[in-house]
Parts: sequence; C-alpha cells; structure tokens
Amino acid sequence: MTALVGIIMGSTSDWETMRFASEKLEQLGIPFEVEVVSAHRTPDKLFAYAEAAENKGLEVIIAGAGGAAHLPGMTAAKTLLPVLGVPIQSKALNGMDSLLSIVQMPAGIPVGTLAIGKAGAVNAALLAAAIIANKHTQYKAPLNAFRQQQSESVLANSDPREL
Ligand code: RP5
Repeated sequence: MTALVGIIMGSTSDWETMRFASEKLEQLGIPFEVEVVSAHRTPDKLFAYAEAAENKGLEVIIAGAGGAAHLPGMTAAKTLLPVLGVPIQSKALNGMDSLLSIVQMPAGIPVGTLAIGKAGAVNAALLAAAIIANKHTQYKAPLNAFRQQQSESVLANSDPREL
C-alpha cells in the first residue's frame, strides 16, 4: 500500500518519541513510511526527500527534531504538502529549544507545530489522520472509534483511587 504519511526525524535518537506517531497511525490503519533525515547532517537527503514526497504519494509529512530543530521548517520550504512538526524533548533545554525553533517560522512557510515529546507525536499522527480522512473517508471510522474508546476509558476510570 502506498504510504500516505511520511514520518521523518533528525536522528535515530528521536525514535523513542516518534514511535508514538508511528504506533498511532498503525492503530488507525493509515499507511506510512519512516526515515531518518537530518537537516544538518544529511541536507542533500532532506532536499531530495521533500522534493520527491508529493510525487510518491505522500499527503502529509510529520517531522520530529530536537535542539536546533530545522528539519520541519526546511522540509516545509521544499514541499507544498502539510508539514507537522514535533519538538523532541532535548536533554539540555528540555525541548524548549526544539519547540521555539520549530514554531517560530517566518510568515510564508507554515509548519503545524505540536506539543513537546510524546503528546506531540501522538497528536501529529491524529492530526495527519484527520487531514487525510477528508479525502480518504474510510479513515473517519477508526478516528471516531479512537475518540469514543478514549472517552469510555476516561469515564470508566473516574475515581483515581481505584487505579
Ligand atoms: C537533532 O539533534 C535530532 O533531531 C536530535 O533530536 C538531536 C540530537 O541528535 P543525536 O546527537 O542524538 O543524533 O538533529
């Protein structure tokens, strides 16, 4: 099945966060691909990836990076596909560096920036799914089922002392 979502990240060390995006897309049955692409260490690969993305069938790119996190912004600069940025929780500055370098894009090249860390990775997958479900409506049912299951689980555990 052709991948609809591309999950890219600046380093293999980002996988411990980005795997949550991959797990969520898998749960929803949305085809995706995963690749390490570094804005700084492999800049030519980044350009090639972003330029080829649309033609190979990708519809959304999720880009996770930490520190001087230029991957989402540079990817967005080289493709018209929507790019969702996930700031990795860096060790030195706890992800504030990642967040600010992803979110503060200049007007003209948008990156949809999610929360730092796991929540951002999960929500990037859910947002990608919502975007894709506008055209591929078969993905609305799993998205709805996820929301319903999430509500039921919260309602079923309303007394935290019982956990
Ligand atoms: C960024 O530098 C990566 O996205 C990663 O979050 C960070 C550190 O990379 P490693 O030194 O762990 O490879 O480019």
